[in-house]
Amino acid sequence: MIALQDKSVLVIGLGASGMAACRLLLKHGARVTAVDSADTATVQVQARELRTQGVTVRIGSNAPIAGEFDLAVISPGVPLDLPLVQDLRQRNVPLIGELELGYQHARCLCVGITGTNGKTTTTELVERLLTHTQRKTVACGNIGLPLCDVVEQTKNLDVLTVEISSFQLETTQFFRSAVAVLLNITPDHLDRHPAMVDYVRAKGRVFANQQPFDWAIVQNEALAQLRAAGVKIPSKIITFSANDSQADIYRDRSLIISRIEGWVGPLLDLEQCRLRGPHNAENLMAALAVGRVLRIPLAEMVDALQSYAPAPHRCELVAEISGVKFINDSKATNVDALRQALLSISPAEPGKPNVWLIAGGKDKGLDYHELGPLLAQRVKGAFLIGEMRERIRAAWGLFTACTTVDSLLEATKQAACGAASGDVVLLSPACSSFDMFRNYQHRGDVFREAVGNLGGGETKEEAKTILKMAT
Ligand code: UMA
Repeated sequence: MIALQDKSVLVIGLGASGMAACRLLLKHGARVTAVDSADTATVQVQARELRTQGVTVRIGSNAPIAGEFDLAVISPGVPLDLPLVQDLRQRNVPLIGELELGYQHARCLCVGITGTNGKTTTTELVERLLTHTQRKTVACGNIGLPLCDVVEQTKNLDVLTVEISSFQLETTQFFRSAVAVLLNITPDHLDRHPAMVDYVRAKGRVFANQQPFDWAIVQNEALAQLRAAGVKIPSKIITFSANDSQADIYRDRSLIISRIEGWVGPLLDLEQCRLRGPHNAENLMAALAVGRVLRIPLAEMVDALQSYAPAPHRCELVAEISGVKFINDSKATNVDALRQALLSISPAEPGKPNVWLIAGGKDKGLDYHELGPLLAQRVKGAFLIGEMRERIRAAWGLFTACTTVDSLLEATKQAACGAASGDVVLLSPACSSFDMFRNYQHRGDVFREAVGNLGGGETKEEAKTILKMAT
């Protein structure tokens, strides 16, 4: 751990993580300099607040910065190949992420949860398991609450439940999860990681620093990917899978079953849970395994998991208008998340597509072609928005009717116009939101509002009339 008193520390990025890092550094007596490439109204407010606390702030530039620094703390969203970062490395300034900084000052063990999809749901499931059984925890990290902001509370906690992104894992040093969960690895963030293998290795860092007595809870398929990438796991392993019955915890129709010694048999009936789909089965499996290694009785876990309702923006039913369901899955920011959403929606008639899909957004270097056959089976038409709309149309045009539109509002109106009773209008963008929205929550809220404007509760014909008047 780096002692901070009187040390000169550079903080890069002034979003939630950077601001939390500044607060922690100031509390520990560091001399703080902070930089941000943006010069927006929000960043200006953050800069003003920091300056009143004695922080030297530079905004509106990503250029290298002069000065002697003992440490640099980088926000997860700031790419590591910036000249600013390269310059610090050349000057041998130690560079860590905000998560690492928080970890070094935390006073309790961590359950670390990563994976391409399902991280937030699983983090919430684990938090729920723990609090339901009178253990003290806080869910933090990529879920939205920076670890640096909960450090003060950690001396009173049993365990921290930390959602961790690949970006955060790239800049850990001593971070250790006593229980580490890896849910799945499918292509994502390939605009930042040079190749898929780099992304796999970044995810594998969740097991770094683990000891032989720690636990790794890992999807069977992800374990194979780690092994192919040469990543070794030093701790005790429990595998799970919704599609591979060789795993320690697996699925047989609606049952989650364990073959772990001393814990053999059915654990949970998915029919009794509010979460749906094979991906959620795996999230539940991971949470059960965490509970198992933390010695929570199964009956208490079942009680907590059955009553968990999916959080907003994850296959959330927003409205049903004249038999048409409107589903907000704005959290789906990659191709696999969209695939899972499509698989979890039942066709109104066997073999017939019933989904009007709204997709598109900011480029993340992903390949959209592979989804074609599933689209042909499930999607009646796609309305494409954002920076990626033309490229997605080129990839999907052969498999479903694609229309490019200028806004989410327009996409929602057009999708609603085409929909008949039994159909589903699904926002599941398979892209990040930052080209048009503040974040995925903002995008989901705009969709909700657009659906609200359709005239919920009216008949289909009335809704169509409203739409025609609005366009
Ligand atoms: N910035 C620079 N230089 C750059 C790029 C950005 O200075 O080259 C500045 C921006 O102008 C901005 C700040 O950095 O002011 C933003 O930093 P950030 O992107 O790290 O965002 P934070 O607000 O600190 O939020 C981060 C996570 N964001 C990302 O990883 C992109 C949040 O995850 C996380 O909740 C939060 O820390 C608290 O831990 C969000 C996310 O989208 C939900 N995560 C990705 C995902 O889930 O797919 C990884």
